[in-house]
Amino acid sequence: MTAPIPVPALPSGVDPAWLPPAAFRPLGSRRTLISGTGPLVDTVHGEVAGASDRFGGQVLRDGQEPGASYDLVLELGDDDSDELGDEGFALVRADGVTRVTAAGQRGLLYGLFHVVRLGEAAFQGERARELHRPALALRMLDHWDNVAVHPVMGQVERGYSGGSLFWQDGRARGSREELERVRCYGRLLAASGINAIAVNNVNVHGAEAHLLTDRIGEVAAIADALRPYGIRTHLSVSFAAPVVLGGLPTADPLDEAVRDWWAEVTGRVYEAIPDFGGYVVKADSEGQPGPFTYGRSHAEGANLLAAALAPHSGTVHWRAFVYNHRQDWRDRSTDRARAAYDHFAPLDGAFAPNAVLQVKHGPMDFQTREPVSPVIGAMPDTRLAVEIQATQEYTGQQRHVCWLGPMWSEALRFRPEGQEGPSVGDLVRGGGLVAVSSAGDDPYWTGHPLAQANLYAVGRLAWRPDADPRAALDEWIELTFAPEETADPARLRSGLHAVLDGSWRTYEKYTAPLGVGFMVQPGHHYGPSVDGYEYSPWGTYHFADRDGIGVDRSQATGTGFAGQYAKPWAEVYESPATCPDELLLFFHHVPYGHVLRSGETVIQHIYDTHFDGVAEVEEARRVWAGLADLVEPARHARAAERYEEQLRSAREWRDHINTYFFRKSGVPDARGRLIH
Ligand code: GCW
Repeated sequence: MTAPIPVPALPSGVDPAWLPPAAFRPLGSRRTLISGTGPLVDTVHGEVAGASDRFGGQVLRDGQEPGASYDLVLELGDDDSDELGDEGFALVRADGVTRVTAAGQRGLLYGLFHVVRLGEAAFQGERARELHRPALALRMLDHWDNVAVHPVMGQVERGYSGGSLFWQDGRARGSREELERVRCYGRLLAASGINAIAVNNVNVHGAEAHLLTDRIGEVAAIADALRPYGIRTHLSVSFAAPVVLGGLPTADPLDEAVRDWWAEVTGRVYEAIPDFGGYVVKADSEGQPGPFTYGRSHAEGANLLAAALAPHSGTVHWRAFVYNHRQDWRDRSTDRARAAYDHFAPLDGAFAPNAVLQVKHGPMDFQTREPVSPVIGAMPDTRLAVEIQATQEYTGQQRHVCWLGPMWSEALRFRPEGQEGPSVGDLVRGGGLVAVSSAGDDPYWTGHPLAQANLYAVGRLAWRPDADPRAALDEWIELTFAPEETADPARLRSGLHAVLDGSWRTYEKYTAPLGVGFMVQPGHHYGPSVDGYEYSPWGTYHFADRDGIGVDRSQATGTGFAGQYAKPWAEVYESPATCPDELLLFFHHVPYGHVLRSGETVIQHIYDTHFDGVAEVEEARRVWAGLADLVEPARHARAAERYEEQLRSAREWRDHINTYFFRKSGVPDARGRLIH
């Protein structure tokens, strides 16, 4: 039987984000033929039927009216399956017909959303056959959502968008409206190219551990809601589950009983969720249990779960975020940046084929500016995924505008072996791109309406890691704001670009300088506190004194971290003379008078960027205010309100940082501006 699956209804008051009804007008006012069968084809049918009902078009399913003429054909055909893969599609337009051909159902779904993105352009002129295929097979969002409200971290760890879409006060959200919203979320994500979600926090607390066993039904309900949009569900599990849930005396990965336990439990997971994606594991990290307890390696740990998942074609995502979070700040020989490489690079080649090592893009922890993690270039015989953070823990917590597309793109395009070698995007083909999600039950999904751009870009950059992030931003602007339907499309487009394009660099200017990182308030990580983590056990220091600042990570005189890179980077980062300015203090401890490659001294750079950063926020706030007549009023007001907070906070950052370094160094601002 083939029947359309109706488009989920957006609960009232919830923002349609990048899928407003109007985006479906070009498609919905045409005649469409859908050919093929399967549940996702029914989803595609539902999408076109919904659009056609609204805009007066027509949709027919194959065989209903042979010989009629169509404007759009969406077809499943297996002729080109090698070329198209499961998720790719071909697009061609000839003789007045736009044709999307896919070999797999997901491909057809992505083809449909591509037509939506193209808008009227999909139905004009001729178009030579284009092949669209994702570069990365796994494009995933990790939710750091707790089931029960955590006493410190709340419902969503590092969440700035209200509550969880999946969980509330200890239970799964299960009302019709709540599940409808989960479907809407899946739909938005599919339209951006996402195909997997991990539904719970990698810090697996007591209640959450049970999702694996007696509460798997709750996960299955989420999986059911996401499946029509081609999204597979993954679960974060505790390495200690055999002890905590199974009552075994050990979780040792080499213990037979432990292996049997995982095999059996995993079998039951697949009974509940036949297309379950697999496990995500944070082990031996920030208090989570792991194989070190039993004297086993992380490959042995990961392979335990990989073995349990293999018969079902599941994957274990094993996180490389392993470091000593109880280090002594007095001990200058320990360098947190080294930790992932030191732990994992020696294990290259030891992981099972269905184990993916998930590596944060930088060696520290999602700071505003970090070099690319050296792990990514050092494990050619391991399936790697790169992890980025859409939730803006260290980039303004969705109270500040910080468009992260350029930052992620720089990381994905970085070439660990130099210009001749593969990019990060190439190196993670086996594992994919994973982003910590920024979405919650907030009416705008992401708290700040402009933070939706980041969520959208995750899927688009995972689809094509070498894409220009500006193209993703343009798509998001066109879909979300429909400039053509406003009184002044050009002013709206240029205004949005003005406030978003450079916002990451603006944020960088008024926060921690030159790649040194942190300087945030401990715990919640919002707002400045220069020494907040300086004498803490977390390994995140800047070492500022009266003479200079920065972390010496050179091989010659420092922690040796620079030597974890291959050439040319090991050499580039080794010397302050060749190290890029923006990373200088990540790699070197220099005097305040050190002259940057820009020609400015470090101390003057700190003053200048902090004054400039605030001026740029003032300007962005002014530009945004000037768009009031072109943006939906509630959305405009929400962002306008957040600009007030961003400006207050940027000024606070400026004054903390400038005053701190003036007091430390005694060097006055060459331009005589007010430093308190
Ligand atoms: O950045 C740190 C966060 C933690 C997080 C951890 C991780 C989920 O502050 O909240 O824990 O990273 O990535 O595991």
